[in-house]
Amino acid sequence: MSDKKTVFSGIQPTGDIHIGNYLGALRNWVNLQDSYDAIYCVVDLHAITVPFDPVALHRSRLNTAKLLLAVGVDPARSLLYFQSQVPQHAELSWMLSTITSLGALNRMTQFKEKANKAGENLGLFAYPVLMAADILVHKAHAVPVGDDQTQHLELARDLSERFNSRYGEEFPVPEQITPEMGARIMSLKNPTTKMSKSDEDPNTRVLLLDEPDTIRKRFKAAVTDSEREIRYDREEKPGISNLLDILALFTQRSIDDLVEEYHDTPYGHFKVTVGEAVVEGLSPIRSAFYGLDDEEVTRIMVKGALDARTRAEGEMASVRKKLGFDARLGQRA
Ligand code: AQP
Repeated sequence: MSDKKTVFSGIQPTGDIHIGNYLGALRNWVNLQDSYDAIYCVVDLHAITVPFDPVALHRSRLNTAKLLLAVGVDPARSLLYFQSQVPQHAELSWMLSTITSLGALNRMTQFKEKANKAGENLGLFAYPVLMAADILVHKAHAVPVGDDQTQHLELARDLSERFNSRYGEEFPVPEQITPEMGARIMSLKNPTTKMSKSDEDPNTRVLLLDEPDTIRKRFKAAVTDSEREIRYDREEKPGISNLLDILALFTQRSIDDLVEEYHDTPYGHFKVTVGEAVVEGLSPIRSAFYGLDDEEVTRIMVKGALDARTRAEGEMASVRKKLGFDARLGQRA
């Protein structure tokens, strides 16, 4: 067993991955692979909390796995698997649900937003408990996510502390790892709301697999403001600031540097520059994705699930024991 700390994160196969998911979370997943024991998961059980088509979901979970590999998640350095293939997630979720207050779940803003759009159900309401189980089943110390997940991660931290104080020390209290820049990439059409897979308007986002011309078009049509000055101000100029964030992240340049260069550039030209930087930045990901073989990816995911089961089963033995359950049927430990 390595003495590195464990990092865990997941992504839903609910739709196509956009540059917000990439800049806010996936780039960190890749960067953390060497410094942590990295465990990454396509969280397909979460994806069925909104209306879905099983055939489309089946395709989408494989595509999500392929995209994770294409952005640089390396199965030689990280554990990568489908959540539904590791039943310990659901088992721990049930246990944690018994120490979760309804008030805490009622305060979750993502539940309210999604329930308004897609209709409510118990699974959607209990989603943050399953997310806590995803993290805690691996005793993860850190979770790289975008800042829309802060409230959910807070619950995971509370549940870890509550379980430990009620039943004895078991789980680490997981830290959130959110990038300084890119933690919340905004919609290209409405830069005061986050870029989202489930937004009805596809012009609001850029997908990792979008064709170069689509990417250029999306940036050309991005909403800015009525001024003529390129400067960074998230309150007054959310559109331009979002474009500056995206350009900085794709070119690895600082905001100050970019503002100095582009301060007087007409918005139209600036948007073309951002579009080209994104086309260039995504090009290796597209090539890697189309070079992957479905069968090979399926084999990687099966191997990942077997390893994750073994690992999670090892962790669950002591959780079960703490609750009074024992491997020897009918006996109290
Ligand atoms: N706009 C964003 N900017 C930065 N990070 C983001 N993330 C999501 N949107 C942004 C981060 O991406 C990771 C995976 O997200 P998810 O699959 O759990 O989906 P989500 O958070 O519910 O966000 P989406 O992609 O917009 O999906 P829908 O529309 O279904 O809600 C997470 O770490 C998330 O923080």
